[in-house]
Amino acid sequence: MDSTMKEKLDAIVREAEEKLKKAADPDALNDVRVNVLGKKGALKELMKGMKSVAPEDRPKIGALVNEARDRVTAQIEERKKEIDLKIMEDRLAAETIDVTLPASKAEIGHRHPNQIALEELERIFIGMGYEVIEGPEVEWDEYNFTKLNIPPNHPAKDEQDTFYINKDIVLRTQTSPVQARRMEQGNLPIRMISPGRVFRSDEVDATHSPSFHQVEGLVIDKNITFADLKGTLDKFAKEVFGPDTKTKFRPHHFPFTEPSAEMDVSCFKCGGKGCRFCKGEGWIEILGCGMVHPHVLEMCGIDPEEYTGFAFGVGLERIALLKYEIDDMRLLYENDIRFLKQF
Ligand code: 2U9
Repeated sequence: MDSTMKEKLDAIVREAEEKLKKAADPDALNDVRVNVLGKKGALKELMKGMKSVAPEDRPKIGALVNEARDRVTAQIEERKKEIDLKIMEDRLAAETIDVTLPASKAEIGHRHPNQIALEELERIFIGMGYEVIEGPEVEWDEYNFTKLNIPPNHPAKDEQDTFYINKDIVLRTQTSPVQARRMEQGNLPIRMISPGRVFRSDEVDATHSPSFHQVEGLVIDKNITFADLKGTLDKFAKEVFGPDTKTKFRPHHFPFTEPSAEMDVSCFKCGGKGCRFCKGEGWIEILGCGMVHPHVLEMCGIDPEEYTGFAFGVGLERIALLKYEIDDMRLLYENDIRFLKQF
């Protein structure tokens, strides 16, 4: 029997066993597999030396090599099980979940300043008994203009200002058509606000956008006067801008109201003395309003001899920009979470 072959074989097995003991991961195991059992591994190399073994000893040596291969293979399998178990135990320890802890909050964004302002406006008017009614953003020309006493040649109808789908259909330029539809349903009195997106063909700048939001209000009942309008909008201003807020009504013109006015509020920064925020005026323009034009009431099926009403319209972005002292409207449309989180 060739003793050098046997010694070499023992050395290979011993070395493999040493390495397997130290192997700590699947890569190290694979190194042993390749280096000992592989095509160019130690056992294959050893077999090349068979030529120098006496022919009668060759079967024995062959058997010993096979035995060594089986042994190393079995040990690799054994060690693999140990390593896999260790990996699993480490993972379980690292990924332990304490099911008794409160769940971490899923961050899904932040309420938009427009939405915060809208919810405040809704709270105020719902508190005064108003309904909130929404309507379509794509509207008949008839409801967007004609029923609101805006004649065919009115500049607001210019293609420069209005997005036309076709000659009869527009993207609404105000939420007033929602009120016109509600008036047509009858069922008086009406106390409603109609919030929603409106469209005007404006260039984007710090104070303009082709799509913005309005909240319009409408009250129709017997004996509604300008005093009701003033009382309601004064209460609204005090709720939004603080109890010391004063209001002022300046005459204005809208086709759908008569008389019409714009309402200013005393500057909530300086209390009316004049500062940078109100550009030294002491007053800030907030909304448009007026008594619903008798012709509008008639066109929507309400008898102007029996009923009167007031209406108002406010830009939601304008309220949000003022309330949160944001100086550029474009920030409201970028939806940068770092911006939104401030409010
Ligand atoms: C009906 C009758 C009358 C709604 C009104 C205004 C005045 C107004 C502007 C505010 C800023 C539009 O967003 S804005 O540019 N709106 O000034 N809106 S009265 O009057 C109506 C509405 C519906 C049937």
